[in-house]
Amino acid sequence: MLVNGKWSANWQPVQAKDEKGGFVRQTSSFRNWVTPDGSAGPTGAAGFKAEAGRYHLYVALICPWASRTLIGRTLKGLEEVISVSIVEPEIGDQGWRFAQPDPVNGASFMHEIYTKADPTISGRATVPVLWDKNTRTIVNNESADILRMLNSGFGELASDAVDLYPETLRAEIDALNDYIYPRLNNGVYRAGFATTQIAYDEAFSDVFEALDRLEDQLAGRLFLFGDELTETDIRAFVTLVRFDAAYHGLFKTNLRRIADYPNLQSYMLRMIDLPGIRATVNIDHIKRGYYSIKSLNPSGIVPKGPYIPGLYEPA
Ligand SMILES: N[C@@H](CCC(=O)N[C@@H](CS)C(=O)NCC(=O)O)C(=O)O
Repeated sequence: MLVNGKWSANWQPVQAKDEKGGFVRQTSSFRNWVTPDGSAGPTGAAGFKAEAGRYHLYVALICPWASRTLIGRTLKGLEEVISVSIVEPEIGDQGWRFAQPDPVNGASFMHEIYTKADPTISGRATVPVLWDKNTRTIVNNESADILRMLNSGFGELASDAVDLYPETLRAEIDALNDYIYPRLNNGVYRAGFATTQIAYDEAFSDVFEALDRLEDQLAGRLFLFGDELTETDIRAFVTLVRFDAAYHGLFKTNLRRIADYPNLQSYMLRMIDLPGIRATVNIDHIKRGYYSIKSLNPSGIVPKGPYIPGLYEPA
């Protein structure tokens, strides 16, 4: 992580924990919003007007949070409006690394993007990051915000074929997001990074309680709220699609696989078949990335399986 703008190697041992040995995720530090006219959004400063070619997204294909934003960009038809850099899947001693210096900032590591935005910053250099090429700073590094601004912040530049946060469903969307984030999206990490049995046990039951609930909710439905795809579907999907390949083994969330849940499995495949979505899912990156987390897998050996029906066949 960064401490006063300097990289301090070996981020994994300093993973934050609570008093019960539970995993604690860092809160995001840049919370500005792109808006159609450049006015301030719900948080942060004004000055980030939607313009084609102005913004750049830094992502990792292993990362579920970053994948939310990549999927949002695709579904809103913003591929030509917002450029993207993808980091290498393995996290090393310097955090996320670019295979080639990134075309926008010439950076070799993700932490350089953070120190360009704030030379004295402290914290983890996480993805996703939405970067402003004009003011040369980070607009926002919280995927939930970025997904929302992709939906409505780019005005005419974005496709209106899908509304990921429709007025009529907002209360239900917020409620289900609040339910699945701690139990499922972050629940798998809480299980994986738990350092006590009790913290693991709690996370494990939360994960499967949430999966059971989603399985029930999807009965007879295309998407979580019916026929309309919303941001909650994206937020659920990014965890489901990583589950059997990474979380079930590495994070020990192994009561059931997604393949054992008929509704969740067919929903996951329905989502992946939406135009452009399969290209955002790279199971090899996902496996190599998660299994490179040294504190959980010191040997670095990446399992060959599993076979995931409709999604992944081992080479
Ligand atoms: N709250 C952030 C979390 C992002 C996050 O934790 N990303 C992980 C990858 S999945 C990361 O970059 N971790 C690097 C680190 O913690 O040093 C969001 O949702 O955007």
